[in-house]
Amino acid sequence: MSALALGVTALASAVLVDTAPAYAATEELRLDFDATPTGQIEPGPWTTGCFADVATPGDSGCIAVGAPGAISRTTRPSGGGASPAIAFPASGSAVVQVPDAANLNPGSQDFTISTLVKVSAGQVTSGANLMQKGVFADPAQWKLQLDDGKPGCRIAGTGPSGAASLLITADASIADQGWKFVQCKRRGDVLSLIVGSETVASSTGATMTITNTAKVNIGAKGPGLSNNDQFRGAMDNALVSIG
Ligand SMILES: [Ca+2]
Repeated sequence: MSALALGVTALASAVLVDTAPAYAATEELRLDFDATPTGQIEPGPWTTGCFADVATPGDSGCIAVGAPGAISRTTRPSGGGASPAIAFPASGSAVVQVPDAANLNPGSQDFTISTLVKVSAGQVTSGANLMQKGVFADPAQWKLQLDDGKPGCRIAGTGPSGAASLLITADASIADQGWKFVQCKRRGDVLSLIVGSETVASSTGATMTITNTAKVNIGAKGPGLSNNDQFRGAMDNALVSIG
């Protein structure tokens, strides 16, 4: 294919992404954090209990902590009212874990990860993981992070030429800006990062198969207390869709 034809193809793909409802995505995970974790009472803080997965009935995201970590109740403005949300701890560790399942592995398909977060400057850390399946060292991973308050998206897997990975990061921190929508999406060979309503970073090279046996960890790498990349802000609506 000529460079010109390649350019036209890329342009056509870009237009398709922006304008056409061409992607019939299936929501595989939606934690809205509205209900009280199983076996717990409001308003917490909680060190155990599970949030129902609204998208896949029967699945759930369960709290796991390292003392003195806990998940606390907070709220987020929503329409004229408020939606229940969760806050991660100022010290110790806390995550919400969803067991490994085939429908949470995109494989070679398009996929989208998103959540709503609020972080203050005082809560910003150099490593803060929002949602991930797999860790950096694993052969396959998807991850939405907030290192230094800057949204970022990393994928790793098996590409056309073997092991492949891609990291895209926003230039600006979202600290002290209230609730922000952050989204990572793969459409064909393009990985994009959306903050609010704007695409703040994108890259080609996203063609790879992403499949692993890890749990989905929300809010940190896991419940461990060291090198945990603990997010210390507030969160609502953790979503994964595929297709
Ligand atoms: Ca909610």
